[in-house]
Amino acid sequence: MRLDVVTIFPDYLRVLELSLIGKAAGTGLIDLAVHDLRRWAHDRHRTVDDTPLGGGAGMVMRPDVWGEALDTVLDLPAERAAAREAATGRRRAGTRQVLVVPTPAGEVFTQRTAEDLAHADQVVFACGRYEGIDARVPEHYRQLGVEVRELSIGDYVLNGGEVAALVIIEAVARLRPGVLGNPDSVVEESHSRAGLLEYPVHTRPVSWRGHDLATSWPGLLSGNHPRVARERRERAIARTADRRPDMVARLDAQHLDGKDRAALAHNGWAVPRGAAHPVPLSLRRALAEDVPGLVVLARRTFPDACPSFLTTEQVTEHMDRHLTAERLGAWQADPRVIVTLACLTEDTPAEAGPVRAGEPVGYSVVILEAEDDAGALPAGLDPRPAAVNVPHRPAGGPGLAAELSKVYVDARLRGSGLVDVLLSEAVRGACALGVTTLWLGTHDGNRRAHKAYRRSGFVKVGTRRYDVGGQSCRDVVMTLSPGACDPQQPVWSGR
Ligand code: 6GU
Repeated sequence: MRLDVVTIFPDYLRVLELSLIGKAAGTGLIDLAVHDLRRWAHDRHRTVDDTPLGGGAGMVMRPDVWGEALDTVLDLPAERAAAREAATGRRRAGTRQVLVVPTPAGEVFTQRTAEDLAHADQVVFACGRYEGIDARVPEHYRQLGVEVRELSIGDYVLNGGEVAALVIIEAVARLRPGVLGNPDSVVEESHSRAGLLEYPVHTRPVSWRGHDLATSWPGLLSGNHPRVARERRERAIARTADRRPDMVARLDAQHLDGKDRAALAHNGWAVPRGAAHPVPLSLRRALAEDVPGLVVLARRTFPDACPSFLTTEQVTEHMDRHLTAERLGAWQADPRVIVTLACLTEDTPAEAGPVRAGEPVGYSVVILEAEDDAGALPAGLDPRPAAVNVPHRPAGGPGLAAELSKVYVDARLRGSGLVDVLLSEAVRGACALGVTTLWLGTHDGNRRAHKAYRRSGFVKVGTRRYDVGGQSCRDVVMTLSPGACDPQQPVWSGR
């Protein structure tokens, strides 16, 4: 690969001699030449710039000087001959020449651009200073059939193109075979095609200044390679969600498995079935104005969780009694009840119809077993099954039980990990209110629900009978002691 840099500060490029790139130049992997633009100036002062036509601040680099320089470096025949050649399509076959003009007004240089430029045979950098190069220069070479790329290295302004050229050269050269010692280094890094930032890396000592990886990331030291790979990917997802939401929004849903989706959900992104990309997710306490939407969601999701032996009439009778605006409104208004709702923050096309921004797509209800001033328990709290123990508070004193009464997710969001996030949030909320045991009853045959509860740390402690529209059903009873949770540490923070 041949690299040419044309600049009025050739010394600026000397740093290339020090790096890996310099070594590559030394061994002939890369053929690098730096040219002083003033060589092509004509006057005694070797002038390369003039004042801007139309007025304004600063100086503009002259097209005539640049033209002669670039004709030479691109090895183009005299201007007219070149124009004729371009018109007849007779350009040197088999070699790809690219003219790169670094400018803050260019398209943004990315890893994709670097990968593309790494396939060129020759890249010529035209480094401007001052207010830039006369705009006819890139235009002219484009007309001659030269591939011209005006590239910016980011949204900030530098004094000239030299540093940008250094950046681009380093990014491109390291992709050429033989330049890097270990070719694997280019595979896993940030901005590779996976679309995620690289996971955080660590080395010995395992414990350093109180930062102990054995506690903060035990899986990393497990020696279990599939586990390490999985956890690294989860950390890459968490880091990308935190730092580069724009990259998360561009992830291709088809390349995200169930665990990726769960990790995304825990970091504030949902992937509805059939959606092309993740969408920002919002999780919050329900407000009074959310109640009508919650009733709709509650009545749509309840039948999905019912055993098939129940009739439509029995299910409807149950919903008419328990899933009403009065009941949900009373829960929303009761400080002993935590009603959490999840919604997407953007309109999203999905397999089973679009999800509207702000429409509730999941909810949970936790009811504390606490009496009000009149000695009454909250509405809709089921009798606590005998199998549920209420441990004392860790600091001593009586414990507090709460029923995890509801956790439901819209069918369009199944498989997105939203259930797990709602569960974590319910546990965290219960914990923050001093709950020492969280219990739930769920139909005996609902395997999907049992699995989700087990994933979140619930264990089966017994069974209960539960009436749905006059039909007695057998429920599994499960409990979780939120003792280990840290109420200061949000499981998930909404955006
Ligand atoms: Cl390529 N040149 C200059 N002068 N400033 C920049 C830039 C390039 N990219 C970002 N800022």
